Amino acid sequence: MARKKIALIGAGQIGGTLAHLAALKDLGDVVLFDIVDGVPQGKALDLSQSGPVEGFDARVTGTSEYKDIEGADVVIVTAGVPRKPGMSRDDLLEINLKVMEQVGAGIAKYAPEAFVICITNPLDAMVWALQKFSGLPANKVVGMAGVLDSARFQHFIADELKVSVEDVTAFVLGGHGDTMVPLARYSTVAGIPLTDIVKMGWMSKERLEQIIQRTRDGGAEIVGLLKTGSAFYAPATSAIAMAESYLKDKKRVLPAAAFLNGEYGVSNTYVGVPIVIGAGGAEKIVEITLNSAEQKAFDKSVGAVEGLVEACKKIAPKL
Ligand code: TXD
Repeated sequence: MARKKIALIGAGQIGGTLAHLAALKDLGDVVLFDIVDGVPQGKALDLSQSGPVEGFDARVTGTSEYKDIEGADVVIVTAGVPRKPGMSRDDLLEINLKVMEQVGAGIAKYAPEAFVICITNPLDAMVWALQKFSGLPANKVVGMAGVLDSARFQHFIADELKVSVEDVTAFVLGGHGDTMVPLARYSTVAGIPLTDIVKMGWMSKERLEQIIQRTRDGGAEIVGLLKTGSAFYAPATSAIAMAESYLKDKKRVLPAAAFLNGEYGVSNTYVGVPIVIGAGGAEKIVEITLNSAEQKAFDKSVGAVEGLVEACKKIAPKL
């Protein structure tokens, strides 16, 4: 059986880490694409030279031509610009929207059968635009944020309670931004909901709320420390988990930005919800019941995403 092909659009911090992880996990051959000539080729050569040490045979190549992504099984998109001092969120939206238009055209032409995972920010609006620009079916285009946000929540809980991360599950809904909704009721330690952990006196309600806030601010905390650029190890590993579930038809239930068409009372919008990822792409949207406080927080988050989508439509009327 021929090896799978994984195309990475954007060979920056996350793109390079994605390539490394995909090769280490033997997911398939990797094509790194970037508009900056030399960077994808240089990273690909460096990674290829790690192959003999690690014992992977995956071919890692770098390119600036879309034709090289032809026939990719998975495409992961990190292309775009991060925010620089003095730039507004709208500036970022406008620039990255143009990038999504180019990337969408490249995918439509050369990898229309691929499962596409978008990572570029502002995530929920960019994955929405990428699906529209590429014209791929909505179940084959998803956004990565929920796995990362949940992993941050899991890490903080495990660290606080001094238990293994393996026994902590976490659940984060909504858009990838300040309005994301970490759900304590559906997050557990060995199956015990965090709300019960508080009742048992293992953690105070105040401490749990601090951890929830730290999860919401998880990206900003790292940007503040790094000063140049944003998180890349955990974002990359999160997207790889999604790609692996698709390639191996694992049918994992993972939170991801998915196209909602009536689910959760939301239409024509991408927002973070639990989905089943298997060989059919986003095979199922899992609709959980929310209590009134959770529903209110979710609605607020959807409202923030819809605001960004409206801004996209103003900039690119054909959307
Ligand atoms: O949870 C999440 N979704 C995120 C999202 C978590 C962390 C970071 N998140 C966002 O991912 C971040 O705000 C950025 O929008 C992306 C990529 O982050 P990364 O840290 O990898 O950014 P880099 O290092 O700046 O890499 C972006 C690359 C860079 O090499 C550019 O030359 C390239 O994108 N680029 C392009 N490639 C192809 N085509 C076009 N048009 C293009 N424009 C820039």
